[in-house]
Amino acid sequence: MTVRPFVPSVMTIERHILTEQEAFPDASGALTQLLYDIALAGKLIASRTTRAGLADIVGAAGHENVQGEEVQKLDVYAQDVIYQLNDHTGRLAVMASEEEKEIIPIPEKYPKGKYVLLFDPLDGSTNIDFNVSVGTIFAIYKRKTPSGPGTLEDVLQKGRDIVAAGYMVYGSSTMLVYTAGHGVNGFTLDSNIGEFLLSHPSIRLPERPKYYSVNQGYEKYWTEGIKRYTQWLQGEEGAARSLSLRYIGSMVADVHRTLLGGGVFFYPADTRDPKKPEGKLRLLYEANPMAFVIEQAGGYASTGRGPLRDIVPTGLHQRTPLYLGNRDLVEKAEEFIAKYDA
Ligand code: AFP
Repeated sequence: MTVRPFVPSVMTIERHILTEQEAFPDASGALTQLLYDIALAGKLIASRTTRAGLADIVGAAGHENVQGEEVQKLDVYAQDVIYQLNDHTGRLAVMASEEEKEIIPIPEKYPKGKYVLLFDPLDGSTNIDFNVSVGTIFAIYKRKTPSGPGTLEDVLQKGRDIVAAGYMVYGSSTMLVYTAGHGVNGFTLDSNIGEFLLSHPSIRLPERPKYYSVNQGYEKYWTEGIKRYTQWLQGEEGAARSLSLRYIGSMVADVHRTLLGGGVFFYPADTRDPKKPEGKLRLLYEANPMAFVIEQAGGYASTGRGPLRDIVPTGLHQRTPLYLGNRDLVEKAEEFIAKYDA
């Protein structure tokens, strides 16, 4: 009898992660399982983000839904889902989230593992009310302390030491994009079967970039170097051509477009808020994981003064200026900043 494959060319995320693991015969499978759990979290969060707005209607009386459960804010829901899927598995030593002030310990009753999970559960959440894409960002590191409960030392690691990172973008479809250090792959959620399927294998930034992406509304708070760099992107300051401007205000969506369409996304240091002289983006939960993805796709990420992933973090919620995308565009930012903002 001839056995025909019933789904000839479908690569699920599970199969893909497992195939990657096969290259490492000594791997325990913990990282593979951890990535599965993150994908599952993405499916659960996606199912809620697509119902954003409906929850309010269903839960209008006393903020309860039909089951009588309290309606949670989406970012709180996303935080809880990721935490609850990962607190008991024995794969993690500790977690940290953009939503939590301190590190998130693994409860005493559960075993501790060798990995550390950092995440931004719902990035761009101020966009939810406007039906604009939001996302989840994650980074996985190996713990530094030998055993026992993970500590701050395990969390404050350089972007250079990330083992795997990626994001889920909840947009016109839900996608999961990740890298474990061997290129970047993108999966689209087929909601009919509830599976992430490989839709964007081995993503590389296009050589001819299309877009620049920045909140130009803050231009008056920028330094001379950043202003001139932006003019260069617009085809002035001796540039050979101009790029189109796109800015969503959800980092995941802006970086996703940069990854697929080519270009540069930046959130520079500015003088708008004296409490945030380094800009708005968080090094650990936003900048480092996205930098790893972009660099694995052939791009480059910088603080404007050097490689972003070399920063040694000093605080859990530290912010950083960020420029990422096609290498030549990011290096040009460094050039302008070095020349005008010495
Ligand atoms: P929210 O999660 O508060 O919406 O912030 C999103 C974000 O951290 C990042 O996703 C965007 O790139 C950036 O802020 C947008 O900030 P501006 O509104 O200052 O441009």
